[in-house]
Amino acid sequence: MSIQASRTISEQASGLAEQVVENIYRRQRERWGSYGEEGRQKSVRDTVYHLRYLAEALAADDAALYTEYLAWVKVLFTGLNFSPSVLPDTLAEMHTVISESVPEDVRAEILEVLESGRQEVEAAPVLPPSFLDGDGELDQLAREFLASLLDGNRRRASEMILAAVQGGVTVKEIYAQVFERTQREVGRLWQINSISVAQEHFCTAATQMVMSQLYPYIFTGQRTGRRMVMACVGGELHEIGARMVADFFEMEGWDTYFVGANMPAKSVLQSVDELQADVLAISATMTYHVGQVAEMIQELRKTRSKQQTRVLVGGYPFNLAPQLWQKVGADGCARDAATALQEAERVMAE
Ligand code: B12
Repeated sequence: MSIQASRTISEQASGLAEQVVENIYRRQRERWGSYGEEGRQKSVRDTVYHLRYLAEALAADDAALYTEYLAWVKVLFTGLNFSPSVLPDTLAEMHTVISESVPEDVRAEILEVLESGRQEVEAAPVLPPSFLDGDGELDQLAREFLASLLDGNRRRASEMILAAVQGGVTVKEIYAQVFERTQREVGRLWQINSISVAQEHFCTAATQMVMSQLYPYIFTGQRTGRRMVMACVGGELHEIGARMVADFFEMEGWDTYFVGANMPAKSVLQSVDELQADVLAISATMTYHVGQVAEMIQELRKTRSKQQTRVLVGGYPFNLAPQLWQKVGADGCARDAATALQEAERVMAE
């Protein structure tokens, strides 16, 4: 049922979005007309995104994938100085258009998710809290690391991390309590329009550079003989989280084959075969890439059994919707790199 509803929304997304925006422009000509043709096209594009997330939530049978996305849009639009009524008006019009145009057998289900989205938008904050507010020792380091990067000073950023590691802070602590949090904070600052795309790219590239400096500490210790392949699905460009997970496994003696962002399924599965990998770990950050995770697992299962290769999945949408990993056919899932190791132990013992 949810799959049918999801498919209906996906297939009709561009037509529905055009209709939604046409109605809004007609009803509120004075307010919206000033944005011109460019504004109209951007509104259609944004509405297609709202519908894509709605479709993913329906397919996963978990409204959180849609409601969390809308809470995120609210913050983004506030940062861009949009009128606070833009999103609620668009959602109200989506409700009207969907009520009129989708077949009756899937309508109630779709409208229920739409309604929870509307309520979430009302309640959601316009300014999400900082990820770096804590008062632990590593919170201070995280704040200083990010301040150096936002200053454009990657030399200082690198020096403070290397000094911390030489002083006894573990690489795992640096990853989980410094890099992961500073990267989330960078995302928040971009989202509220406080830093530019260039600053976000600089912080990300510099963080990857410092991660590379830590490999003498990562490639140590006893090998276990276990092998894992870590990949992000096609189109997925967020690869730092996946790299962190792979490095945690490497530090525990696994042989890891990290192939990173935007990977064609065929090539990932070829690597799994060639390496006879015990675990295939798949990462997705953008919710609209979850379908590809399911497809990759389906393809893998045509040639390799669970006893040969276990599948772990993770990333933002899996953290939002706790049952999603089972729906895509994975054997396990974890919310971060540390728990990914425990989860691998669990699935290997099954
Ligand atoms: C850096 C970054 C980028 C870079 C990525 C470069 C790179 N080489 O990785 C670039 C510039 C490419 C990018 C692009 C985009 N991004 Co971006 N990006 C980020 C940012 C700031 C940091 C990502 C990161 O490094 N996180 C830190 C890691 C450590 O965390 P993580 O990925 O969650 O990983 C942990 C867990 O999830 C888990 N995990 C992850 N994978 C796996 C796999 C397995 C098997 C397991 C078990 C566990 C696991 O373990 C990891 C380690 O603990 C985030 C902010 C954020 N909150 O993360 C936004 C963010 C993810 N991006 C966002 C957006 C919107 C985009 C774009 C759509 C922007 C645009 N308009 O183009 C595009 C989409 C690109 C695409 N098609 O993939 C939004 C997503 C919002 C949403 N609701 O979906 C975020 C949240 C920013 C924000 N606050 O608005 N982005």
